[in-house]
Amino acid sequence: MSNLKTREKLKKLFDTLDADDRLLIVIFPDPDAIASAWALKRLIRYKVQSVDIAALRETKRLDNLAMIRLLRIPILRFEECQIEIYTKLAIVDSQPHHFAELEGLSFDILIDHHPVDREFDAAFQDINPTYGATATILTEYLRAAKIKPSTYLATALFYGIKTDTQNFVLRGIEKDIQAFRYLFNYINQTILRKIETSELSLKNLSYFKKAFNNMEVNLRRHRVFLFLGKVESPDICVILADFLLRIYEISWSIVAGIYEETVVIIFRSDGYRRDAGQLATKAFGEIGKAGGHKEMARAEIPLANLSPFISNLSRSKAKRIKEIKAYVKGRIKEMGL
Ligand SMILES: [Mn+2]
Repeated sequence: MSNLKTREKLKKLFDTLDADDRLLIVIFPDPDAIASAWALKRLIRYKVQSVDIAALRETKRLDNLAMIRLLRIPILRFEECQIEIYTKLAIVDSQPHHFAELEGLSFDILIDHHPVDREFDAAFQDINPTYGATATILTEYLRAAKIKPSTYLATALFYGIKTDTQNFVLRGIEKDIQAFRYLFNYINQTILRKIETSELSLKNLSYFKKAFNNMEVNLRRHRVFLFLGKVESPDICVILADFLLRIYEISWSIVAGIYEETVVIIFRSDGYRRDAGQLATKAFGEIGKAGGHKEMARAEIPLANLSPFISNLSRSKAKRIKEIKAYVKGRIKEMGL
């Protein structure tokens, strides 16, 4: 329920704005930020002349792209905005000093749930790290303003809270749960499901073909190993490792690929017997970054660190890739997998 404090904050927020203001809301476009910016826009759109939302980075994650497209959220690219035309600046779900391109700009509105280690001079500030999501703060504002969110806005906020709290596994407090429960009445479940399951694009499918042709199954150990060679993005290793673990006979999936100058190895396990994080650290921690927890782990090894183990590091590419694969597989076997 909207308490007095939220209504006071809301009044202060509105007092910050003038009727002829043109406001730009700046975000780093993850679901929580996108939803929060859109809710802020809804909250103040009749109080000012115009409100635009600008993203500091290109949105690449497919679920985020699906969110923007299916919910029709209007977002500009920050680099393409003419800052001079705006009379006020806002930032949500982040803080200005996180981004070099915001240096020298002064912000009027700052709403966030990340911890702060400095003072800001924004006229309106609401920074509260006890919240699991900024979308929760904005949901409270909407309720205090007696604005019923549209289906699309509710779905966006719902998804923002869901991802930032990782379904309340990672973090989440009573307030997030309350907002979540409230929004649930207004969301579109079908669109939400499409957003959540949008993790593949057509260009990923060629890697699936490669996976089916190249995966090495060890049925006795319930393990599948797949080496993809060069990959355009390490995300495909994650997608395939998750996918292969869905197979009934499989308890361990290990998918490796070479991304730029790094070998990326993704581990997924049913978490039943051995700890994937410990295994990754033991196998690759000395020559790269490795870690994780029982069910998921990741190792990243700079190619340069592999030179002591690989004779062909400077010779033909194909041979080099073969040797990298043999090394990775060898280490995994040494771990008893
Ligand atoms: Mn957030």
